[in-house]
Amino acid sequence: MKQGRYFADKIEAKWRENWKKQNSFEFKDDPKKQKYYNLVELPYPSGDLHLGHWFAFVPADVHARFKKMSGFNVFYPNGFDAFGLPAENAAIKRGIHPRDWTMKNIEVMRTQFDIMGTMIDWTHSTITCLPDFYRWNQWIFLKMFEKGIAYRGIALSNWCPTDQTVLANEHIEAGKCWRCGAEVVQKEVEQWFLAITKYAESLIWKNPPQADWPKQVIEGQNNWIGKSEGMLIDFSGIEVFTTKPETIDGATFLVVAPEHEFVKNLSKTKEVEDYVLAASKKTEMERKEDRTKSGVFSGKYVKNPVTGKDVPVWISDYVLAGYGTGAIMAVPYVDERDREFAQKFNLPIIETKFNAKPKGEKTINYHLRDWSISRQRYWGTPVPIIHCEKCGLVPVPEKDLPVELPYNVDYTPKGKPPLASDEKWLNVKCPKCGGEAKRDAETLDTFFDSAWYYYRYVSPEFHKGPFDPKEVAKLMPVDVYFGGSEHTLGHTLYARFFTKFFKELGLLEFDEFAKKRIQHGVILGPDGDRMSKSRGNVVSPDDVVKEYGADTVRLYLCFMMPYEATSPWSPTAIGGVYKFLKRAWDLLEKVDKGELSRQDLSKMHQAIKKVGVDLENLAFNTAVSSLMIWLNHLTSKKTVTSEEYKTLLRLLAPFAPHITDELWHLLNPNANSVHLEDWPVFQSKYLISDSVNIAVQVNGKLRDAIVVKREFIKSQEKVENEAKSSQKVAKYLTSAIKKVIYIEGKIINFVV
Ligand code: ANZ
Ligand code: ZN
Repeated sequence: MKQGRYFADKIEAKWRENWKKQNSFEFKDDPKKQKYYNLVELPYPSGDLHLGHWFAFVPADVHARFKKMSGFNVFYPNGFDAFGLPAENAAIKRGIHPRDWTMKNIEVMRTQFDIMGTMIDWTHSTITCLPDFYRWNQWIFLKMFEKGIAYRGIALSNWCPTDQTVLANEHIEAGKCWRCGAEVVQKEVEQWFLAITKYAESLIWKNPPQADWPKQVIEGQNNWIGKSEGMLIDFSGIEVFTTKPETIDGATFLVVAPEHEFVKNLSKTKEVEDYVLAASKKTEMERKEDRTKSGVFSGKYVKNPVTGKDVPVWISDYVLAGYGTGAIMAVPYVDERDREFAQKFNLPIIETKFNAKPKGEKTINYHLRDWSISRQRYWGTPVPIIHCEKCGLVPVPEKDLPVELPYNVDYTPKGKPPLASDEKWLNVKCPKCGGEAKRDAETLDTFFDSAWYYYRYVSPEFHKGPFDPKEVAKLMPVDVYFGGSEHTLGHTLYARFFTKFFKELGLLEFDEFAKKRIQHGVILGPDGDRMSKSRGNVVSPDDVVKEYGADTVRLYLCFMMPYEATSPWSPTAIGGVYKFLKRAWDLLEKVDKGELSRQDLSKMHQAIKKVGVDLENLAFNTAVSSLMIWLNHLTSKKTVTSEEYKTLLRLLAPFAPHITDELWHLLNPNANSVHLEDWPVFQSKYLISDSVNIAVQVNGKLRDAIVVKREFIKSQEKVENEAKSSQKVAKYLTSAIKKVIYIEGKIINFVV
């Protein structure tokens, strides 16, 4: 057969057009098939699809294609996480409206996604910045408000005194505001929270875990939730939380956080005032990590309820306001932090007998905090609440949703939420009393969007709720969720929390949204450093696609390292992968009629088995290497049969969808797409190797083991001759052989 030379650019666009025409990827209900929800974290529309995106999406696509060929009804949607700060900042910098900037980027990225040659179903998509999506954010928020899960609270936050705004941790550079350079302080700010802590217990992973998630995620989340069982003990009105009540006889002083009520009610000396102010400038992280211990004496004493002794109350920022009761009994004899403190301030350290049994209330604490979700920025979902002086916080009636984000707003930062400066939008009538009222001008954290977007994919046009419970019952939970390890403690935990909330609303019946989770590593620049524009080591997928074609890039991304690993991009290794595809292409010429030897069959079935098992287990790199091993065998032969070649194309199809469809049609112009083919099934009988070990005995004693070709084991004569020719055996066959007992393929015993 003649196929000319392999030019990826000549065939790839053509096949993508074909697939599109045939509407190949649109998910349709099929009661005969088992569903398979293949999910990848939705990308942020930065406007440029980089290798990281390819590395997240290509192996996921390979897996999806494999499951499809294996008979599953695969659902592989994608969308855009379109709200958030970068859009706003880029827009401020370039003078383009965040919405225009975002939508333009989405368009660019859609074309870039096309080039990847995935089977993503774009008909089940969602763009989170469109009212169509965010009205359901508002709906969910209001349900949470109704149930007391969304609430207005006060928390210590990073505060820029010049800009009058809360700053995210990422927006503080060396303790200063990234925008104006003012010193950032910690300030108690009123804001919206979601009471994720109410779900702390149900978010703890069980042992064994209820879903197939990576161990480091399960451990990470459980540590983050930080369940701690202890006791509340009263020291003359100050309640402390301790996990070691039996050490109370060694409690020689109390320490309260600088923000504690006790401190607020204290008539403060200058020293105390200064200390409280200094502590307010430190972030929680700094406070936890500071080993130098600072503090002041409050001037007050309380009674140790077990020893009856008066103990001094100190104020120190190593005790955090937001955990436990914000006050501790210090046991310097046992606790290291307390000992450091006692040594620094000359406080008594006395031995504890560990048998003190104080009175107190048993209690469970969680380190998890409620989730602060309001942002004083423009580009997000407006909080659907109206502030009325008479009625307080009034939810926007459901019929008035969505509260649309107004387009013409001055979103440059001015110290108050940009929406607050749009008077026309801001001033409304109170839905309860009809009086003058104001809309809430804050917007929701974008992690609110990503906590549930994958539910929206299932029924993106549904208009009676965030999703159609019937469709969700059919398609959810997600069967496998591909994403990044940076989402271990944020996004995936929030998504589990929302799922539990939806279950309480009666919208679904499962507890976990994803049965399996896998987290990808990072592709470093060819120099082994993190890819970055400033280092000049960024590899652009568009460039490599131009050079080698998308199939090569796909195959190389699967091959270069395990999905979970981190390693550098190699310009030479990708060349090797290109050659592999070229050899697969050239092999078409050798397709001919012929018989398959036992060895040929064995190699083929070994490849079928290995690639299938590896793709099931998301071990993409070893799947590719077994294909390479098999191709080596095929190219070493004079001819290959069409059975072999077709099997090769089917095994290669998920990795390299364009070239395989081209070759499939060169082989048979009237064929359907290779992607509609079934996944090859291996036959165990061919997996057995083509030689057999047979034990040789003389008078029942093992003397040797011989290797016999499988095709000869039926013949006792051949096995006997082979056994006799062994020197180890011949030694014992000096007298006449009386009898030979042969158990086929296992043992031959000479009786002499
Ligand atoms: C006496 C004691 C003796 C303690 C001892 C520990 C060891 P986890 O496991 O994290 O819950 N603690 C309580 N509230 C605190 C706060 N707001 N900031 C800093 N530390 C706080 O830790 C609970 C223990 O951490 C508590 O038990 C308390 O010190 C301290 F040998 O009480 B312990
Ligand atoms: Zn009112």
